[in-house]
Amino acid sequence: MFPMSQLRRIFEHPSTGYLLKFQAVATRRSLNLNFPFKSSVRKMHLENNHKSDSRGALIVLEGLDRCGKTSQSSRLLSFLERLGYLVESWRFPDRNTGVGQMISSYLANESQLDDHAIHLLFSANRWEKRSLMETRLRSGTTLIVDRYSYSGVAFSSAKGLDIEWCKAPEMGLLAPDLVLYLDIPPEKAAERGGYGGERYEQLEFQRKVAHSYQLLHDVSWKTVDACLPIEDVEKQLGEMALDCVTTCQKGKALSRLWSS
Ligand code: NYM
Ligand code: MG
Repeated sequence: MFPMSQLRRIFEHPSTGYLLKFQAVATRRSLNLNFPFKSSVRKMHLENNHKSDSRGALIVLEGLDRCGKTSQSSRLLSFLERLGYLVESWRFPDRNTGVGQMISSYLANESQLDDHAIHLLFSANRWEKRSLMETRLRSGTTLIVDRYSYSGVAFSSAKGLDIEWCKAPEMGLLAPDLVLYLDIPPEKAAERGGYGGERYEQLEFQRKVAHSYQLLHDVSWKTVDACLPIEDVEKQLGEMALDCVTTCQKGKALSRLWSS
């Protein structure tokens, strides 16, 4: 077989022009390095890259209270599961953690907290789940998340807190691949079987939240008319989500929220 040191000398020699090409072909033949082999190596490399970026999608549903997020989340979960995807349903606040229980008692008006403090708790509740979310996504599971950082910013800034201040603790969390905003006039939402009696569930406040949400739209947002019949909303969300899941499956890097 052709010694590697001699091979390298030939390839690196400055006078190697036509000779180099000749030698390259001859060497490839003697080493049995023909083109199909070379191209299959390249293909394998691409496929490996491709595989490492392949992941589940982070899909967030947002909207006012009573916009239908929770029922649409479960319909979306079933739709993607029926197509054979790995999917999990998540929600924020996650009331099962210690932080989540403090949030839950605040929402139930059982405890009082400074507006800034509760904002940070909502954010901490997402941070305590961040690494698990990433693990799930990288393992190929799509997450359908009922509320995320946009709720955090929309609800707190509706109270009068500075919007940039509200965004700051969310910076660096995983950025959703798709935000499905279920758009409903606050008056229509209020008509829907009444609010549950938690803090924030008042028409006047929800109007302010709706306004705050409008300031948060970015390229990942898709707005759906939540006043349409439930099946129509379901169909639209399904199509949008499927498109996103397919893109992430093909390979898409994870990115961070609101990082410049
Ligand atoms: N909420 C939710 C916030 O104020 N900040 C947040 O970060 C999140 C995730 O909690 N009215 C508010 C919005 C809702 C309330 O959520 C409880 P849900 O989805 O109604 O259980
Ligand atoms: Mg609610």
